Amino acid sequence: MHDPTEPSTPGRLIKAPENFIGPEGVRTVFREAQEGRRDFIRGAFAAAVATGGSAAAGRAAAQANPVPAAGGDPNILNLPAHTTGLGQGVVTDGYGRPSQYEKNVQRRQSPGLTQTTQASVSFAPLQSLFGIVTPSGLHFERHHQGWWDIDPSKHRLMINGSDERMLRKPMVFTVDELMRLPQVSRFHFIECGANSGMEWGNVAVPTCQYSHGMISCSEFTGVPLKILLDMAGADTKRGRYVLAEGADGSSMTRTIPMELIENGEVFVAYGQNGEMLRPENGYPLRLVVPGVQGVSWVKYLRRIEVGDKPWATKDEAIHYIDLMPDGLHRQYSGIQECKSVVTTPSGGQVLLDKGYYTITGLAWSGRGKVRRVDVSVDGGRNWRQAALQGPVMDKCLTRFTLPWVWDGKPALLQSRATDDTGYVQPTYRQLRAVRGTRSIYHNNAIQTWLVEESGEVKNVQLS
Ligand SMILES: Nc1nc2c(c(=O)[nH]1)N[C@H]1C(S)=C(S)[C@@H](COP(=O)(O)O)O[C@H]1N2
Ligand SMILES: [Mo]
Repeated sequence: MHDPTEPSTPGRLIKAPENFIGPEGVRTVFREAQEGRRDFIRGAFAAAVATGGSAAAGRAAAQANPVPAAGGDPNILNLPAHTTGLGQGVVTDGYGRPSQYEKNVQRRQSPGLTQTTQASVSFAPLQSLFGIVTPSGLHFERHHQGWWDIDPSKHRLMINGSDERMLRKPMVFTVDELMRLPQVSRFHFIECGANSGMEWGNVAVPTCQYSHGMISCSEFTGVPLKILLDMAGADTKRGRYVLAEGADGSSMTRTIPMELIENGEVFVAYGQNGEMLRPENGYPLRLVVPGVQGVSWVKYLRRIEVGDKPWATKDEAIHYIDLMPDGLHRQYSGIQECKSVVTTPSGGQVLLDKGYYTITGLAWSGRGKVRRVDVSVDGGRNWRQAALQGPVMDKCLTRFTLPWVWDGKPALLQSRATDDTGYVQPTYRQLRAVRGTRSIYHNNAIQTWLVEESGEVKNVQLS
């Protein structure tokens, strides 16, 4: 079967459907302001400046956009019903949801992917998010055989060995039993190896939701796998690998090297952002493998086997491998290298007017922490160092910001991340020199957004 993670037309330029960008690709503030209230952003940043932010940024903003006098706006002069009347009682269905005005902030399916009878990838709306945490209801999804809402009282996790030398005492855990064991909570990103895959072929999907939205970041909670292996008497000197297997029909199985597990980093999660995992993200159990591509984060986790060599399963021998220019495939390239993307302004958004903006985006590295992010507004000729919002955590999204005064001329926005190993995110030219042009997975090249004189922002690649 065709893998829907693959672009439908690698190497060919496709055009998004005419009505595709629509208001949903555009952040609310930009859209509102576009519809006649051109001073909306000014008002918004004036408030931001008043409540703090860096002094330099505030000064730049004030110079670029003098605060308009507060005359004549009925929205400040007239008292609305919500100020004079009685509001609603508590939310009665017990579980809250976002404002009705935010209903365009949704997961979406990419126009660049093959449409199959059953959708199997949805992308997170990175352009609409703040900070580093992805709300669980907006976490991207990738299902190889559909998702299930599994009854946790019937779900089991088995720990066994390839033979009795690898592990002394095979065990079967219930979810309740796992939740009694020592627990950790950690923030990590999960990125599908195919994220930005279409850009290899210069498909240039219109928004950062589609170019980079197969990444999300959550606080996950669970029990370190090392604890379970010790309880089952695994011989981690002999057994240098584990196989993780999911309980859905895709037979999702991945080899994980023991060195990632021994240091306590890999854990069996049941929690996500303070509550149980969502069904589409693997409820009731999923493996968290920090820094490693999404496919190894096996959902509906039901079995861990300890062995002494990689299993070469279908999802590591023929999928998630990298076609190199010499025609050979590179396997087991699971760690997500350092990468970043500007999320505002980004493709599909429209800048209202010349003046002050906060350029912001996300950076991450599967090898550790983000050390710095540089931003260019002229296609990489000149760079300025962005500020990193804390906390900066290991194998976690890091938010960066940079103040920018747009002069109304075309601009080419880029971000370039460096991680704490010293690795610098490559340009497309540098990446293609090593990886060729026919790959699908593991594209961590620098993304470019073209801001046109009209204020419209487009996805482009510089050669
Ligand atoms: N059991 C199972 N685990 C799975 C998958 C799957 O289809 N079945 N998809 C994998 C892939 S390719 C990715 S990118 C991530 C996606 O996780 P998410 O749907 O929570 O975003 O889960 C991985 N784990
Ligand atoms: Mo994936």
